[in-house]
Amino acid sequence: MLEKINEIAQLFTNDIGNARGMQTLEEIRVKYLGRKGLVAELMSKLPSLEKEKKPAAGRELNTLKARIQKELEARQRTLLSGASLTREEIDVTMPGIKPPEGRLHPITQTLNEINGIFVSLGFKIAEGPEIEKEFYNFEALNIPLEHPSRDAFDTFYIKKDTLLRSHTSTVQVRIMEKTKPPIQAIMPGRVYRPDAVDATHSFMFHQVEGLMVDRDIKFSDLKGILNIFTKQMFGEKTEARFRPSFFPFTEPSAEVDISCIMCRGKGCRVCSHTGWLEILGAGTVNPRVFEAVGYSPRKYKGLAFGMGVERIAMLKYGIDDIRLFFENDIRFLKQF
Ligand code: 2NL
Repeated sequence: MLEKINEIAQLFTNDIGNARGMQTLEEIRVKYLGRKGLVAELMSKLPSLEKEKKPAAGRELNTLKARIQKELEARQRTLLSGASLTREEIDVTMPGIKPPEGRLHPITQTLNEINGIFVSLGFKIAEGPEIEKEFYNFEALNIPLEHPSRDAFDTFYIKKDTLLRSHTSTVQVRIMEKTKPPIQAIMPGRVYRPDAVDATHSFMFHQVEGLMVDRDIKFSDLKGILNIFTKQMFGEKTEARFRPSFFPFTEPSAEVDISCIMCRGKGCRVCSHTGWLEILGAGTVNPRVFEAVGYSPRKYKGLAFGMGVERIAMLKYGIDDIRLFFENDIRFLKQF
């Protein structure tokens, strides 16, 4: 019996030493002093002890009970006096909570990938303002005053002669204005157009335009560069084709298609059964653009191209609605 009492005394010393809150303290009280507690259990065994052992055991048990009561009260007082401290206590030995891992937005990832391919081909990256003057967005690019894109409904005007750029060609004009050829640069960035938002249109999207200017370059250099780009971006098996087109700032102009990455050119719903997907526009810089920036059109030749980053990302990842990129739905974003 005396051994048992010692054991319980030892157990209690441990428990009270570890008690950090009022709730634990109450649990300890019930464990030792409760109606079915450890002390009561021993008390109930007293009558069955040999007669001469009863007094000593009874005394020891009462001493233990009193000690437990006293120490519980003392501990309660210290806990209450330092209550707020106790609640804010941090157990540095607890395993940490891992925060969710962040990642780059799929458009940023696509943009980085596009930039990386062109940088590996020797292009520099250039950036410029999103708020622009009409000269850089239109005039210098041979887009005349009567052109529909200059209408107030097709461009975000901030005030007369101040607007949100509708393409990043503005940066190319700025570079040509202040540097002499040769130039080999790409211009990634945001552009703005007041289109009604639907599955394929957004009032803000991202563009990468490219420009090469030198004395002795030709259309086949452009084809070579864009062939490498399309293969690196969409896979070695991807074919590119150039179709005649028109842009005011290039002459001649072309639109570039890639063989459909879904059906490999056989024809499917994604490519409207043509086998081809349009991914960018390109051409030889119109001599009028060179005149606007003070380059001699007789001395220099320019090659330029432009693509929409959202469109590239949609094709690459098989996304059918551009709005998904801008809704910030974590269930969509965490898939990339
Ligand atoms: C498209 C077509 C294009 C250009 C952009 C350009 C810039 C200067 C001079 C000549 Cl400064 N051209 N850029 C040329 C052809 C096409 O973009 O569909 N973009 C999404």
